[in-house]
Amino acid sequence: MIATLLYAFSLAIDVIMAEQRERTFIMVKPDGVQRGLVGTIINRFEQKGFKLVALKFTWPSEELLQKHYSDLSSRPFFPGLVKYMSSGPVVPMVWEGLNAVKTGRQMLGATNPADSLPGTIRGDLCIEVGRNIVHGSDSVESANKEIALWFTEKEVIGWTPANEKWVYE
Ligand code: DAT
Ligand code: MG
Repeated sequence: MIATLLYAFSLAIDVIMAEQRERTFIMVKPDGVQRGLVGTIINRFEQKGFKLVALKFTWPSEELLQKHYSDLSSRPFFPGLVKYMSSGPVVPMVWEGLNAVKTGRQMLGATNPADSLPGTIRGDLCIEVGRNIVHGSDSVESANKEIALWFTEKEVIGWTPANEKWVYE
């Protein structure tokens, strides 16, 4: 009886831990880097309580961006999007935490900064859809795809922040 209860309890803990390990792919775009907003954007995610598990500074190729935005390849703005995104260095990152994908999107705001609420990153820091400073995955599935595209497995680091028990109850 006690063993069964302990087992059920450990399963429940596993589920909670798995939820806390959801990962999203966030990237400061070239305009965010050029405008000196890398620290500000990282700060938003740090202050929220999400855990940084991967980060790099890289100048991406058009080929990589065509893969990253492959879902949008038939859209009229696609060539301009790839050109802008490959025009300078970017800061791809992986952030981990409970509901990281959905909450990350909410923190970014709407795709078009004109529709982004004040308090969101895009709502506070940019104006036009073609210069919206930051990317965030739109689902867990695309997050996994994007993380695998931009990072090797070794570059994503599992670690336990000292404040973890003060972020989650
Ligand atoms: P999001 O970046 O919010 O996920 P998305 O995936 O629909 O939005 O589009 C990717 C990027 O393409 C977006 O951040 C900016 C650009 N974009 C989207 N719609 C656009 C449009 N109508 N005109 C110009 N650029 C656009
Ligand atoms: Mg998108």
